[in-house]
Parts: sequence; C-alpha cells; structure tokens
Amino acid sequence: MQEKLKQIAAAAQAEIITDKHTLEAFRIKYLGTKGIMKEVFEAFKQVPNEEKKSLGQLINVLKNELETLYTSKKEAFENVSEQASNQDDFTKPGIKVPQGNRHPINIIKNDMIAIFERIGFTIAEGPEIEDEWHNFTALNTPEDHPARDMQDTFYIDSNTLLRTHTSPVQIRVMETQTPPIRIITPGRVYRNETISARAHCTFHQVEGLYINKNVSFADLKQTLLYFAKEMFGQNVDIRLRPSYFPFTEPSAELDISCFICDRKGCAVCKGSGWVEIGGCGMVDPAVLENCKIDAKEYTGFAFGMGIERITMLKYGIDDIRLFYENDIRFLKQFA
Ligand code: 2NL
Repeated sequence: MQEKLKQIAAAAQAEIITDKHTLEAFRIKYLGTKGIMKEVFEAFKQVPNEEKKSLGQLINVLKNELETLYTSKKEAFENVSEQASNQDDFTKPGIKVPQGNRHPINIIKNDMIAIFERIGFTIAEGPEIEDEWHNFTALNTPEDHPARDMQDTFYIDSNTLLRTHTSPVQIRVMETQTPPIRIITPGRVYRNETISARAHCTFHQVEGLYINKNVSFADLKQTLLYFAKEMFGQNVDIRLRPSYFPFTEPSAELDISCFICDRKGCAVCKGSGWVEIGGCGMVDPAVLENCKIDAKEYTGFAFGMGIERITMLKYGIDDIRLFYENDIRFLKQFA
C-alpha cells in the first residue's frame, strides 16, 4: 500500500496541466468522487488495525499534496485569464462608448442664461426646501392667499415647504446684497398640481430681478423684448397684458407674437397670433422694504418664465410629462 501511494504521488506530479480543461481532468482523475483517492480510502478500510495509524497519516499527506497542486494551478490560470492572451488582436477597432446628450430643459435653460448674461445679469441659486418667509411672506403674499394652501403647496412641516417659484432666491439676494442687483434665478420648483399634458407637480423657472435707482417699466419692457427676439427670432414682438401678482405693482402677463404662424393664427396660439410665456411687473415697494431696501431710493422690475413652456414652444412638444419620463426615444431627438 505504501508503494502504491508513492506511485500515485509521482504520477500526479508528472501530469501535464496546461489549461483549465487539463486541470479539470486532473481533479476528476485524482480528487473526484470516483477518482484515485476515493479508491485509496476504500482500500484503507481493509488494512489491519495495527497499520491504520501510520498509513492513515501517509494518505492524508498525499491528499493534501494533490489538493495544493490543484488550487495553485487553478489560481495561476485565473490570474492569466484576466491578462491579455496572445490571441488578442490589438489592431482591432475599439468598442464605441455611446454618447449621451443634454436634456431639452437644460438646453433651453442654458440658452436663456446665455441671453441674459449678455446684458449683465448674473446667476443666483438657492435652496429648493424653503420657509414661509422667503417663499410667501416676504413676497407680500397674504396669510389667506390660496397659493399658501396645502392644496397648492407641498409642505414639509407648518413652516417648511418645497419652493413654489424661484423668487425666494431673489429675496435672499436682496436681504444680503445692496443695489444695484441684476440677477436671474434658474431652478426647479414644485406645485401640488394634478398631473396632465399641461401641468406637472415639478417644473423649472427662470426669474429675473433688476434693482437700481430710476428703474422703470420701460426698462422692463425693453429687457423682455430683447430676450424674446434673441430666443424666438428677430421678427418676434412682445405684448404686455395687465395682470395681478402680490409681489409686483403694476403687474403684467408677457406674450410673444406667434413665431410658428407669424401672427396669422394657428393651433399653438389658438388663432390669436399671441402666446403667453410668463409674467412680470415692477417690484412692489413692500417687497423691497421686507428686504430692508429703501423703496424711496430704489425701484426694480421682476419677471418669471417657465422653462418647460418655452421648450415646448421651441421644439413643438405637446405633453409636459415627456420631460420627466426619461424615454430614450424622446431624449435622443435633442442630440
Ligand atoms: C410667472 C410670473 C413672476 C416675479 C415672477 C418676483 C420676484 C421678486 C419680487 C417680485 Cl423677489 N417679483 N418675481 C414677478 C412677476 C411675475 O412670474 O408667470 N412665472 C412663470
């Protein structure tokens, strides 16, 4: 039996193991459930008791040797397979990484920012989680205003909410800086709306604010006219319709002449020749005073526009929900 064990050890050492397949054949031959070691253990049962102790030790040594040989070869092959084998062709073309593209909301947001930067506006940003003061109270919005209702605004607790417009960013700037102030505030806003093709519970705004001595309604009108022509084409005109916001006085809705039908009347402008893109007005003196700006010395204008609305007009998109569904067939059209 001892002689047999030596022969097995010698034969195992002499096995030629070059790859995973010959290694697996080795495992089956020596260590498998019907392998040589199994036979050895069967034969061991017949050995007289007085020889069992010394022979048992030899058998265990052999078994360990075989297992060590197997695992060392196995590890060696695993390392090699991670490296390049000489079958790799380094002259083959590389694997193309698919390129993504900007979201349409971001494309138009960047266009809007570039237009206002050319006439001296800088970008201001602020928190999306706001308090009542910055989102409503400082903006002259009365306690019983419907916008403050849970039906319209997402509250986190009685004083904390998701901003419903980017105006609180402008309040924060007015509280911490002194005029002249000339900023735009692009960003995401939240409203508790029933989701439809025209409305969503989250959307994006660009608001603008200019505070200085002698700022007039004419300055507001000229700024918006410049923006409309840069954004929609030099043939476009603007129209301001009287309106109401708590934070501006006087207030107006901002329309552009329909660039799709050139004012002749079409489905987009519903035959009127004009489409609404936002609102504006002269900053209410009460808002300036809330931010410790002297309303006798300074005046200002402000405006707000929805980025989704402008993006839908520019690209002819008829459902706002497409912006948030991340359907690749929609998104890749803006590459
Ligand atoms: C709209 C209307 C508007 C403002 C936003 C504003 C901000 C401050 C003070 C005064 Cl801090 N006004 N923002 C003013 C008028 C209209 O947005 O339709 N937005 C989509």
